[in-house]
Amino acid sequence: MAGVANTWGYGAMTNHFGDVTANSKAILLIGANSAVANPIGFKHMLQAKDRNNCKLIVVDPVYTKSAAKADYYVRLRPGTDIAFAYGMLHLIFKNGWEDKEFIKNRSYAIDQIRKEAEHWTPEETENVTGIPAEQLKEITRVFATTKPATLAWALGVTQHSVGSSNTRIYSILQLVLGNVGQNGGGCNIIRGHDNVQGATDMNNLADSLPGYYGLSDAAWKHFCKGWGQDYDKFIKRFATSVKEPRQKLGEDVENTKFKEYFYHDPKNPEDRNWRNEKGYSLSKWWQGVLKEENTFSSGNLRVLWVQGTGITSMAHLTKIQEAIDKLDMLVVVEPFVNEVAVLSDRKDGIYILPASTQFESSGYVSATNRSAQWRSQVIPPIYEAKQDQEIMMEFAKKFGFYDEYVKGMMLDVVDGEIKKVKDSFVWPDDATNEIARTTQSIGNNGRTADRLKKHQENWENFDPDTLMGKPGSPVAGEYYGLPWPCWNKNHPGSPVLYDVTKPVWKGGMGFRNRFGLEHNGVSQLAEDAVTLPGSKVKGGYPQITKENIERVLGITLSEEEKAKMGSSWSMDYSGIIAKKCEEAGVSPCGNAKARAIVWEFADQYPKHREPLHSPRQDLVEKYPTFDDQARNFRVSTKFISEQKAQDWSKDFPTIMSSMRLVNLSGAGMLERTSKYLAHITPEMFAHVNPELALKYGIQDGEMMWIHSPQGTKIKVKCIHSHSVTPDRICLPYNFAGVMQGVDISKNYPEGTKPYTIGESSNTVTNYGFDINTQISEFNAGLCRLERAEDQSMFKTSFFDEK
Ligand SMILES: Nc1nc2c(c(=O)[nH]1)N[C@H]1C(S)=C(S)[C@@H](COP(=O)(O)OP(=O)(O)OC[C@H]3O[C@@H](n4cnc5c(=O)[nH]c(N)nc54)[C@H](O)[C@@H]3O)O[C@H]1N2
Ligand SMILES: Nc1nc2c(c(=O)[nH]1)N[C@H]1C(S)=C(S)[C@@H](COP(=O)(O)OP(=O)(O)OC[C@H]3O[C@@H](n4cnc5c(=O)[nH]c(N)nc54)[C@H](O)[C@@H]3O)O[C@H]1N2
Ligand SMILES: [Mo]
Repeated sequence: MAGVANTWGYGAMTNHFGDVTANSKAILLIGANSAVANPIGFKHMLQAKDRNNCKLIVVDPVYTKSAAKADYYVRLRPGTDIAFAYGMLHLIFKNGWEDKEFIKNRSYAIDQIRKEAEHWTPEETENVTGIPAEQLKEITRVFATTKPATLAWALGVTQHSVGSSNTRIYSILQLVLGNVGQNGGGCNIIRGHDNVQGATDMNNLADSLPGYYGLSDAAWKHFCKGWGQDYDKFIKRFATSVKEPRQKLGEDVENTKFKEYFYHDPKNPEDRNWRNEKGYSLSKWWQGVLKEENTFSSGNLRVLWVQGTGITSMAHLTKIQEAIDKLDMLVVVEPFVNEVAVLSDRKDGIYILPASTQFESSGYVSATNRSAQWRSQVIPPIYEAKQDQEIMMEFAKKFGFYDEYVKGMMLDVVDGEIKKVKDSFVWPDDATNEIARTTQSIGNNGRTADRLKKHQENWENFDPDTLMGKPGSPVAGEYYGLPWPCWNKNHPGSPVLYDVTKPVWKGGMGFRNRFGLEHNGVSQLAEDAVTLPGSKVKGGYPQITKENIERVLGITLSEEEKAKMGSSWSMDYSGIIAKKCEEAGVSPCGNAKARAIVWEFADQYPKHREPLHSPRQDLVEKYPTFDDQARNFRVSTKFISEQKAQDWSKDFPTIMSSMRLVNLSGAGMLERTSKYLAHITPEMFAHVNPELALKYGIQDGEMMWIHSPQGTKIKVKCIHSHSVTPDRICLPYNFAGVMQGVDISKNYPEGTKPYTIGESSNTVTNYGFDINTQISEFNAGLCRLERAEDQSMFKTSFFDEK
């Protein structure tokens, strides 16, 4: 079965929008066009300008609607954020603007950053990024000398081959300025869909169990316990080794034609402990299907199950199309006819299961600031639609593991031990409580259904600036939505992460101690100056484990407590560790230093590396990309071999990046099926500077081809625009239904074709993936424009059908 999942970089807001409104004095908005992509969030930034005279600095290759509201607009070349951030750091260190106390007490290895920053003089930064040296000096002064200052970013930062390094260097910038753990400061990652934070926390990802536990056996054991499963039996469901074939499933499976998928290949020595292996990522699942691309697996992917993602929103659509043709079966669980279902001309093996929408279901979502919000059902599912969990449960029944699947919802902790407490479950309340119980790693324990419902019923009793429940109200003392960590039912939630000015049980915490006690002989724990109010332990301390709890907290456990306690704070179903920490005013995850280097990564500290397809061949020599990656998420990924294959800029001289449109979202299916929203942008287009367009003889409103280095092309309308400079174009990614000039909309089942169709920009998205997360290089590829000889645009159905 396809082990496909989303791999968008992890992140969350350290603070929240109300805090920005009330407290921020400067905002550095990078690679985000929130005026379009998050208008409500952007309103908070505009209010900060009104209320605090906050300075808004927008850093974007394109002059966006957000840039139009900025006090300072900085135009950089796509893919050069690391150079830009070091350029700022260079000036910060040179002028002594760094927060020396914060660096000494709460961070590790900033020296390495200081050393790398020496190289990035304003002149070299200008050479690489295109930002005039004088402008760099001005905005650095404004941002570094205004406190508190917040940093916000979105997909212009993450969607690159260096995306994960980008997110690290910007976090380091905030560490150096001491802007972390402060009201009005922090790193505020403006997440995408309304429940992206929740989806990330549940790790709808190929490399981890829920709650960021990873795929180690310790993680499997933790969840088996929380789900009431026998670990030894459970893991036999995975192919483990040649000698130990997978346990046979129930009769039901034996009798289906799919039974072969459930057995590994005993003749293949490559068959490994699959439970510990990352699956295929959403960006590169197609590599698992196409034999020539799938170098590491014992077999190829044969079934794809798609639930809640558009697929045409993924890069390399021609490869995806090829892969769909080769699958045995494609299942699409959707409220609409998701466009993945029409990519292929095949006549069988595609199943569309009607899913209900959010309005027909209930449960909680997590907002970008980690606050949970309870949602009520508006109407019951209409027509044949079923709620997503019903479909999953039907699936579990068919495959013979339904009882195991739902068992976790009927368990609870009684006297420090997990017990079965009832014979049926209430959806979604018991699912919520199961999540709270199992995902201790992010401090979800206090986020129970009862508490979240109470917050929904008390919207009027929360202060929007602080999120605090009003005194005297039923939610007094709690923060709206119990933003995690929320260590237990007595905890109010943590509105601002890493805030050491508050007691832990009033929402404070230090940095987590996740990376050992020392590195290269240097302690990773916070200095004594960082003692949280009410903490029994002075200064830094390690994460709390069964082994160290008596020593660190200075307590003695009873034998009974020892017997019930889990091995560490994140694996302790008994709740005793959290309880003891509460009594001692201590954070279960420790009080440590934030590290500026990551010793497990290819780049221990972030380094500028040119995009794989760079318009600057001279800089490719100086700042080459990574070595090719042999294996990550089960597939190989090209880096240097692609970059060095040729001087791509000769044939493809123009940079291409993505933008969002306010009326369409994601793959666009939801809105292009709405006549009114579709009408606002009736056809696919690209913004091109008139100077560039006219060089190719393309008039405003004419059709043109965009050619990619992969040999693919799309035909779209050219819109002359000064938002882009003549070296680059930008285009939305919300269309589908046309492939390389060919209308494929005949494949829509009758009556399901959206009002507008068009080329997907992902047909020409360039090759390139982040080395850690595998997010695609959506934002710094190259292309070539050509005026279309045949100026006819296929007609959109909007005009055809009226
Ligand atoms: N070129 C380019 N490509 C990009 C990006 C870019 O910037 N440029 N951005 C990337 C990013 S950040 C993202 S998040 C993705 C987004 O792209 P997608 O993940 O494709 O996002 P949506 O189009 O919102 O897809 C959601 C699908 O879920 C369906 N759906 C809605 N509600 C429900 C429900 O309750 N149950 C079920 N089962 N289905 C439901 C919708 O009908 C829709 O088809 O695109 C990525 N692709
Ligand atoms: N209306 C609408 N709203 C949406 C969505 C939608 O599709 N439609 N999608 C939702 C989703 S899933 C997400 S993830 C968010 C995304 O939210 P945003 O990331 O704010 O949306 P984008 O329009 O992709 O903005 C990215 C910006 O990064 C810039 N950029 C490109 N390359 C670089 C670079 O190298 N460096 C820097 N600094 N900037 C660069 C682009 O020019 C662009 O302006 O929006 C969400 N909201
Ligand atoms: Mo997203």
